[in-house]
Amino acid sequence: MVDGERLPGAPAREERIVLHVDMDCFYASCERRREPELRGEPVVVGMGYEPGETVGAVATASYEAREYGVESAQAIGAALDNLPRKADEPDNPDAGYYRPVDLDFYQDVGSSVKEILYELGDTVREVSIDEAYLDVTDRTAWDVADGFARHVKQRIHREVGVPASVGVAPDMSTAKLASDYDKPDGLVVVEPDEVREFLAPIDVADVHGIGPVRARELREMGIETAGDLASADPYELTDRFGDRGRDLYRRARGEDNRPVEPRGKPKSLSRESAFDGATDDFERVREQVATLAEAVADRATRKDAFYRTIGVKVVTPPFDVHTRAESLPGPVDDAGLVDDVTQDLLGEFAGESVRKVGVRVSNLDFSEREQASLDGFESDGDADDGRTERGRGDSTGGRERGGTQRDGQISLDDFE
Ligand code: TTP
Ligand code: MG
Repeated sequence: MVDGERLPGAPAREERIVLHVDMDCFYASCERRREPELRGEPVVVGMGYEPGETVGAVATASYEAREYGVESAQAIGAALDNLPRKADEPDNPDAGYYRPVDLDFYQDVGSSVKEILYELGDTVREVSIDEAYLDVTDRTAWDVADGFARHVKQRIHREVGVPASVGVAPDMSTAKLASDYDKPDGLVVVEPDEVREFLAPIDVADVHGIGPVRARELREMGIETAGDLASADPYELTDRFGDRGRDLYRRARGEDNRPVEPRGKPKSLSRESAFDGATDDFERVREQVATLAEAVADRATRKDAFYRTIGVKVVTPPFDVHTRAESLPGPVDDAGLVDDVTQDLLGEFAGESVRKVGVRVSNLDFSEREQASLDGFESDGDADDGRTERGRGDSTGGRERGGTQRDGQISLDDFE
């Protein structure tokens, strides 16, 4: 490590030490914690999955299962083609263990991890059930950051019993790439003077804030890696992508000044899932939306969020994104309604080929109160009468707003 020369009192970038933690194949690791015989075995955790059935989608797969081509958001049927179930083929050495999602349990494990992180960081930004940023500037120094990161991993492992990957860098965006760089059980420290070199070969699609659509646009401009992006003409990027273009340019240069701040309330909650290629089987599309609707409603309940708008996203080939939303007269927390409304909105796409679907609730309300504004909504028994507005937020121009996830994932991010 090279000590940055700086004037006394002058704030320098290298003064910040950001640590990013992302648990390895988190749901599968949780299953292994309570069922140690699953250690070292291929494990698949399915959302909407029921033992013995072929319904649902892969929430995550252990690294052993990934070797067989099983990946997040794959339909369970497709996963079973790659990796049969041990329960069906006990003598097959190339079979794996399938388990349904048990979110309560994973949330418990996640909370225990977060408790440790709050002890170890000056500030903590929780990103999801298995991921957080810590500002550890005052807890460590660059020449011992490696040992500090190891300590974080060991405490999680010893006290909670699940594996984590950790990245350390002077900014959030690079720290996240660093934690992902050597998964599973990764530990990567990128010191301030190594940032540009570390980022250079990274695929643009892996830079935070670049979804599959934007990555394609960048490739069309001849920008394949973060290094290409860092040396691109910033004016050309802003011409093409607006302010966002400048942010991405900065991120690719390691100039991400976002402080590690505790997270505020989300504006919306969503889940999405891609099919392998596109499907013409509309029943499959309906089933997938039903699974996502249930997951989103459940997440809202857990977060004590009431919602006033329920929406779907449908991506048709090649990358046309259609969003439809419906607003209700008042905020609700009603899984059945999310299911009804999303299926209703989906009807318009019957007969179309579909690559990807998403469900979102928005216009969130976190105030603790009764669902008082439902009158005239449930009382006449016809939800349709109570709906005040049918959003026509179509955006079929092939652009995906704010897409930060890789294609083929059930996103943990909001899709708008
Ligand atoms: P991730 O951190 O993205 O994935 P992971 O922890 O399973 O694997 P990795 O080692 O690559 O970090 O997500 C955390 C959990 O969120 C994951 O265990 C299950 C859930 N999830 C879904 O339900 N759907 C998805 O598409 C993804 C990516 C995750
Ligand atoms: Mg993870």
